[in-house]
Amino acid sequence: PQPVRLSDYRPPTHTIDEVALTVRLAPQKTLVSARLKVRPNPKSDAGPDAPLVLDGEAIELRGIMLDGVPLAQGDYAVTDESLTIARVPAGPFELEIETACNPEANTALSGLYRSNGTYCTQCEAQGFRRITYYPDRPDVLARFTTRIEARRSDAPVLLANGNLVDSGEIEGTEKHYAVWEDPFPKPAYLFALVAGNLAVFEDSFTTMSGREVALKIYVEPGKEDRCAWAMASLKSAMRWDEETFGREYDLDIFMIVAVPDFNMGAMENKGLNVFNDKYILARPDTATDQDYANIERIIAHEYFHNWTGNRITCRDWFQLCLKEGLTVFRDQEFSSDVRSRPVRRISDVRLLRSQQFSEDAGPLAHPVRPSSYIEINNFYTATVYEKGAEVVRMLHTLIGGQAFRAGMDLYFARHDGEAVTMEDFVACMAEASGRDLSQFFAWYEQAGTPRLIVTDSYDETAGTYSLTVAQETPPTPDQPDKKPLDIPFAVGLVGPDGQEMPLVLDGEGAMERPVLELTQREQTFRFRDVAARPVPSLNRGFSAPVRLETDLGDGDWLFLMSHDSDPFNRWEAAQIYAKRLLIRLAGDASSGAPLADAPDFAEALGRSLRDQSLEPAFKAELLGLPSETDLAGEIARNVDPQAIHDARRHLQASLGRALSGELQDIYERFATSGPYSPDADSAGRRGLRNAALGLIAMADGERGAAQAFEHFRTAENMTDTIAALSALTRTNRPERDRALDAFYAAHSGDHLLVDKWLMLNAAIPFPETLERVRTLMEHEAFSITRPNNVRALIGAFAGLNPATFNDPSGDGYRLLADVVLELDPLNPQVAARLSGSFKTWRMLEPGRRALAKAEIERIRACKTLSRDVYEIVTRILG
Ligand code: HT7
Ligand code: ZN
Repeated sequence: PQPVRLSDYRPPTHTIDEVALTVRLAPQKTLVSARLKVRPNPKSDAGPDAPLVLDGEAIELRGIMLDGVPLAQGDYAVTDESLTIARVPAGPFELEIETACNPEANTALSGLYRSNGTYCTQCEAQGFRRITYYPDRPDVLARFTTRIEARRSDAPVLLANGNLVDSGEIEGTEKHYAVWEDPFPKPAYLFALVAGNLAVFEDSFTTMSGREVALKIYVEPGKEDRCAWAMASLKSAMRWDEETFGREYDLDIFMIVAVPDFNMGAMENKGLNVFNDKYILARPDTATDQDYANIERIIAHEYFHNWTGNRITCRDWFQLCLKEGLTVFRDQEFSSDVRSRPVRRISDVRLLRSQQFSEDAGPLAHPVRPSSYIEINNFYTATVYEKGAEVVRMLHTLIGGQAFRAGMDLYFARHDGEAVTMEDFVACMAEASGRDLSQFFAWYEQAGTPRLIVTDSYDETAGTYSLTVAQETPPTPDQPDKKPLDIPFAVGLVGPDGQEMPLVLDGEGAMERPVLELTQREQTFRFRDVAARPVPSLNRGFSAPVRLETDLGDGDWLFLMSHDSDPFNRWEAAQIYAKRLLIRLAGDASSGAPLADAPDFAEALGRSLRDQSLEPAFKAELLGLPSETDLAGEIARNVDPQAIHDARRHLQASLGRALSGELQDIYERFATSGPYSPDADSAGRRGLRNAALGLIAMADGERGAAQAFEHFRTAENMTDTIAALSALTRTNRPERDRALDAFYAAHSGDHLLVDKWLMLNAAIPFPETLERVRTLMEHEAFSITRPNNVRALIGAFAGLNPATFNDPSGDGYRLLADVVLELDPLNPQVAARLSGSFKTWRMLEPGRRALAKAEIERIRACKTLSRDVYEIVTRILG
């Protein structure tokens, strides 16, 4: 397959003003008639005589008419991927295309498919071409009218984008119809249609200008009592976007549909969001606090796309971060406002470190705005989403909140209804702030995680303190040389008494905002009036997505952990301390040396646990050690995943013992009574209690497992049940399987809970899990065509269980390769994502490295690989 390149972008030869679709639904043969109002694009460089080339895939062409005249076979050419009409009028014309597709056979879940009997579409990025022939690219914006016909018994509910303008029976048949009209021009990737037997949960919202919007959440019948949280989250997101960005909803109705089979989390189709039902359905006895938080976040994310993505969309798929990075930033800000800002920041940075830093350090590294791709679905990555959001956050930090809001206002005013580029977005920010952002733009074009090397010096007699910061970005595939970036670097100086010191830059006076701007390969900043040697607090709030190298010692990190006024950096100090300790312990584990305890760290943690000024959710984060994946990324060479796992277990057990008094005290004091509430404070209290239980269970095999089992037995909500189970899965005691069996027996009828059970099984960090996973693949609860099952069992095995996935026998790699090869012909998108789990193979020690490489090569050797998997494995092998 040939790569598509950003530099080859050309405006479309034709634009489409209106699309009238008629979709006659039937499980195996759905007929689609598309009437398109087409005209040559004056902005095209191909001229008005250019042929019309439409995209199409996995559909059967049944007829074409141009201005009412049927085309003969010689007038057009059809391939597996396109329909070309060589001669079309030089002015506007109407094209009518009849096609057929088979929703039931569509296991790729792109285009029109059936999920548990419900007809459903997924068109981003290139699924619309699997419904009809069309210029399936985001810079062709058209107004859509959709007529759906189906047997009433098969699909009593018929939904599409926009407002319902007509509906009724089709006389003489058992069928009915509905007509939906979307007044806003949109690219085809935002088209959606849903039809089936669905129940609805309803509410309404009055917008800031006083318009009434009907809100409807459609779910499988019987699940209506699990929609209240999703609805509350939607209303809270709608209000927040009005208050924070002045953005009002624009249609009379906003619908969400929850389906069980979905390739990703959710999709922002105009007025008709479609969700993976795990991000909608919640009741205290079926969903955890984490589920509740995810639902709130993802509902908000998709809703926010209405302005950042739908009203203003991407010119081409290279600009994906235009909508995704910006919308992730918006959803981060939303949760920070409605929950706890430091806790959301910590969880975002954890995600960035574990997913994006590892991507940026390996063969799949790419810029936030990639410059070429083979399969665009492979670029819905942590780099585009999470690093993309960090880049927007840096802009916000550099130009300040007021200028950022002015830049957003300008962006909405200038580009509403358009398909634009990153340059257009950054130009608005530059104009609103009066700043030159040309150097900053490199963040979009340059891959790799920059390293900041910080050294300091203190001159006691002059009372000055200097920080020297060097920046370098390591080479990444296709980008050997890197330019210096424009980096906002938030800092503070903490005095020996633990108090914040004033920041007075030599030659400039007191700093208005404590943010240094790094623009050169090396820069020195000198502060004056510094009465005593401070400990620097660097990159506060994680103001830039970088790796820091400093010569601070263990004592400095312990000091910051107790005294830093920046809550994020207090957590960060604990992480860095733990990371250094764990890397030493992993070295000892590897060489068979005895593993030491960490009394100083335990003491500092104990102090924080007793600190009344810290919120429980923050304390729970303090107890969470860096992940095994993060540690592997830090070690980076000759990684022994088992040694990392052993080191981490050892430290958890050691902390559990050293802090047993505090942990038991928390466990007892934070026991809840009364009805469950999903609010952030209650969730934080449960989170801290469950984090304490996790360490208790690690500290003492027998008693810990007994306490975790009792926690499981007496749990009154799913949060506590899952916390008990995950504590038990880390033990190798009989209580673990007793609890897992009881859980499955109680919840085998609920697919979302079965997925949790699969995931817990897959995460058991012992070698017998290999066999367990193979056995579960044959279990009645598992189907390889259900993405949630695959992610829960295989994704969790490869992603959350590094010690077992990287078993020295190579069986874990073999298992993953077997699944990728089996899944690829059925669902290439999900297969490609799974194959990405091999991305860190080069970091492994030589034995595992060779075994992993052999399995990746086995995948690549398959002659019938999809474009999706082919691209990932060839890039991974390099
Ligand atoms: N914009 C969406 C991304 C997406 C997607 C969603 C479901 C299935 C396939 C998909 N391909 C791309 C979701 C979002 O980021 O908001
Ligand atoms: Zn998104």
